[in-house]
Amino acid sequence: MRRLVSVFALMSAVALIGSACTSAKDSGFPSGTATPSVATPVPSSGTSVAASEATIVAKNMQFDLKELAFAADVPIALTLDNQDAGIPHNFSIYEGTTVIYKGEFFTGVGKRTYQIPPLKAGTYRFQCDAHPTMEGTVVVE
Ligand SMILES: [Cu+2]
Repeated sequence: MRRLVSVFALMSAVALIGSACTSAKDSGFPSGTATPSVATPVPSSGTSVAASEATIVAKNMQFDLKELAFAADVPIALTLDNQDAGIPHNFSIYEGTTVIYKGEFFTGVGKRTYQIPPLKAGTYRFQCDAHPTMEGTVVVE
């Protein structure tokens, strides 16, 4: 009986210490853990976040993206993944009717990465020059 009591007492003591540790942790950590999670924005999707590189897929005479977002004033690397066997596509950027960038044509299946010079903030249009219905919007911000 005496042994049982002391075991119980020991367990209570451990439980007390444990809860003391836990509450000390709870009161000490919130400011420390909350700050980094608030300070670091988590991008939810690749297409809506301005970036300096992107991949667009051409398949069945269509681009897989209707909108590309790029960061302003930095060089852009755009990879065109042409999955249309035997069909040439390219990627060009226009501001109104002015050609801002014209990518080389190449025949699928294949990939090419275009090095696009920095763009100023604004909204542009992209298209494949062989198939102007393959088009979309470039947002630079
Ligand atoms: Cu095309």
